[in-house]
Amino acid sequence: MTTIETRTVPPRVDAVIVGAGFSGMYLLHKLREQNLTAVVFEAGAGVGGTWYWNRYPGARVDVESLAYSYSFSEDLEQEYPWRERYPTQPEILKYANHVADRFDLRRDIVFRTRVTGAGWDDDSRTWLVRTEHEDAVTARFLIMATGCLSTPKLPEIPGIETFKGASYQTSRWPHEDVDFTGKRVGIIGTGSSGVQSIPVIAEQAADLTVFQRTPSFSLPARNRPLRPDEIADMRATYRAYRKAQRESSGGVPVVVPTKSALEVSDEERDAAFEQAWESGSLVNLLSTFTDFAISQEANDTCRNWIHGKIREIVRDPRTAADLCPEYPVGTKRPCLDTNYYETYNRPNVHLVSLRRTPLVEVTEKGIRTSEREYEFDAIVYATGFDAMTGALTGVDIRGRDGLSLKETWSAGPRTYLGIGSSGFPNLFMITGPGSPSVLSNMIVSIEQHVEWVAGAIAHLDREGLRAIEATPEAQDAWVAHVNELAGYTLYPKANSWYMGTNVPGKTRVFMPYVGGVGEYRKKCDDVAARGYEGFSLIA
Ligand code: NA7
Repeated sequence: MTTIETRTVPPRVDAVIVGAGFSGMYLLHKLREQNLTAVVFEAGAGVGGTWYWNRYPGARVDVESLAYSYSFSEDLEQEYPWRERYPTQPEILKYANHVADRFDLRRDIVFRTRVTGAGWDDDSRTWLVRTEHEDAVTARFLIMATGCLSTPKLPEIPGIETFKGASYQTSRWPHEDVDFTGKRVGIIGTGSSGVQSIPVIAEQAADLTVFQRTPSFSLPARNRPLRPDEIADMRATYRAYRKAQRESSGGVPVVVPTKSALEVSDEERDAAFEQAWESGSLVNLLSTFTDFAISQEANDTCRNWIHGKIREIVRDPRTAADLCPEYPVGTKRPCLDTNYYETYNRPNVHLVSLRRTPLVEVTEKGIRTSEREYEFDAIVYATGFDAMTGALTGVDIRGRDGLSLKETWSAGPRTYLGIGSSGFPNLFMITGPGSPSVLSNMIVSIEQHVEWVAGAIAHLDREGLRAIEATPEAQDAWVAHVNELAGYTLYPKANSWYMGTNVPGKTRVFMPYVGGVGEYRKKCDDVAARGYEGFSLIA
């Protein structure tokens, strides 16, 4: 790996890209292909975005490696040696670094530099972008490639700073190894990060206490090394597979279900669930029947079946009961795990349900609930993110007439296609709220947005136009459409980061687009084909 890094910040570029994760890296490559100049600002010291920061033990992706990879370069597809079905964080980070080197990206990335603000100047039709190091760059386009899960959230409980032991946050894990051997460890949070790290920490720690507010549905990942024949098969059929990914609902092709969970016998239903459970694939589970997302009764069949599995695996009945989620399956992000439920059978692991005994405070010695104080040598916060909007509103973005993005979105994000926002010309979001994003294989959605944005810029340049901005009417109609579709589903029934409810004070509104990546792509392509319908194109 080369380590050349630049701190040369050009005063003027065609595009400022914020973030050097999978979105920012592909954007840079794509814009260079169009002979545009770009600079990427990245807060971290390396590429990889979420895979740079989330180094907690057990971190893995929940989409298979051969599908969770770039499709824009056939050479890259053919040569990259994926080893595992579900690669670990270090393996994905290695891939990100390989891409950065292979496409010579680093010379236009400024690391360790957070963008703090950006203001639109309507006379010159440019953005002035500022960083924490007082860089000031003028750019025609500002592209937020800041990720959906990148602004971490600590739990809002008093006393965190008083704890005398070691504190860790899963999304800001140290780069050096953390050794929990012989330690008494407490962990708060049982989303994906908790579910993946708990079994690994439990193997090391003398004692592990898990503080759970809401249980997750989790499926065994059944991770394994990839076989040479399956790699060869995929490489031989990649073009067809990529097409199927793009046309699918979630960015991973599946056999589309044809039956309702309510029209089959109990035996047929249980057999389908068992098959999905054995397959180690979340999409298989969520697409066993047609109506999980829309019918509570259908969803109940799956929920009850998984409850049965949890009770079968976890020996202590009270722990098992506490681990059984009550919200509909899929309405909060389900997890893929390795030995998650089994871990609760270990004598050194204890589950504390915060529903029964709420968290009161973090103390010098540990954590106090309404019942008692627990003493720890280390506390791990696996408490998630200000998802989907946090990284966007965290930058002081000022559009036309000083309009603040943060204030404009105070009652929930307002976008057109999840790509642009009215009042903010030449601002693009990659996988922004109102697009399928987190409900899909992120790489598929990232590539689609990057290609659409690059196409829009090429269109402006061809036509001699200087700016593009979503119209208020198109945006209102899109927000209404996103909400209407979500309203047909069970998603709004759960409190989740999809709804913004994990962040106190955040407006409760469903943020991703549930229509599926295939349908969504068609809509975006139609908009472009009709001369960027719903956008004002400005000379
Ligand atoms: P998640 O899925 O948001 O999980 C965070 C967890 O932390 C979740 O169990 C929360 O409970 C819990 N939490 C958050 N705040 C508190 C407080 N104040 N008290 C107690 N418990 C709290 O984040 P992850 O990092 O695990 O996963 C994020 C995504 O990354 C994941 O879905 C994958 O897509 C990859 P809650 O559910 O809010 O009751």
